Amino acid sequence: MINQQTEQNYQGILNRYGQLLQLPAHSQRVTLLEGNTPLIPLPRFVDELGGGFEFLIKYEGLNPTGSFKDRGMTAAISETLGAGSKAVICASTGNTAASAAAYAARAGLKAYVLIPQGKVATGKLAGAVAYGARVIQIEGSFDDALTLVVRLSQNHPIALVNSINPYRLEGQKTAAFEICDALKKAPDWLCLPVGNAGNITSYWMGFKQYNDLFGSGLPKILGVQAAGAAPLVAGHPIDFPETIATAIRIGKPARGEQALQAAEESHGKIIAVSDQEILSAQKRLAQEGIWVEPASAAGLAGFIRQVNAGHIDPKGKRIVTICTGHGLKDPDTISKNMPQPDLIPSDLHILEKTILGE
Ligand code: AN7
Repeated sequence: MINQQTEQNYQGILNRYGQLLQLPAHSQRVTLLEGNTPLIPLPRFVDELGGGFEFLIKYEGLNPTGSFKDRGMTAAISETLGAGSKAVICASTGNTAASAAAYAARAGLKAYVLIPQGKVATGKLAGAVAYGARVIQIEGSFDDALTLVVRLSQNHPIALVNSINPYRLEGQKTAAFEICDALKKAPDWLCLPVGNAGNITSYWMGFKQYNDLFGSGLPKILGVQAAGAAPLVAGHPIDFPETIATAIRIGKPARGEQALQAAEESHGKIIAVSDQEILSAQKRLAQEGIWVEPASAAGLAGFIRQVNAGHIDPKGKRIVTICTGHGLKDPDTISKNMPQPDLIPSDLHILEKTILGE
């Protein structure tokens, strides 16, 4: 297995794992030192469920643009820069847009991003704008936007960097490698949200590759969709997906077949959880100091649902749950329901009364 590098010489996922990734020789490395994210235990959560198992959050929100997308983007942008592209395009529910914008800026490429009107969280849109992308809203869903960018990239020299692009998956495999390296083997369960289904596909590819090379074992995979946007659970596309977890508000996942295959081959499952379960898992994570955007809490929500239903017995097991994006990406879900903070005069006596009571 690959040894953990020290923080001082860490140079990103392509430097650490490049020899295990199918990237063309013409690739020219573009990195923001993505990856190397922590596995954070949730000890109080484990106690609440009766103890006797290990539960770790892989906090992908700590990547340079605040989501796991940076792993795939360093690979895709490196390839397309080396191939001579001058511009890239993607459809996005927000995180791909921000990541594509950042890595394109880093590479000196123009980025175009298509987003569904009014359905992208503030932190993501602001990121895409800050990194200098040309942002276009469409009167339609993510799925409509994806159809458009696929067609456009076929007719013009603008490289597609959605996860249809195989190099995105290559980069995203590295999260599975990191987990195996940190734990010395694969966990028993891997829980994660599923939207366009690139990430679940990448994890399964990564775990299989590491197992073939190093005998690290294979996890069961629990993929979790939002109930209003759960085509892989329903067994058919959803024309008008709806969920508070806008990142995974996707009705026709591009990698849907591969996601179903990953769940089946791993003896895992793809399930759906309600928005209420997602918000409650988001709160539970925050109670242990980890603030994630709603979609990122879906993995935990799914795990809780499976344990409560008696479908997963965690005893003696090691579970890793992927938190895909940072809470700062979507401050509105919190602030909309937030009570106004108390406002008091700048006075010690009143402060004491406010905090300690009468
Ligand atoms: C936080 O940015 O599809 O199943 O356009 O932002 O690989 O799609 C985002 C997806 C999970 C689902 N968590 O991953 C986009 C986009 C977060 C996300 C997913 C996304 P995939």
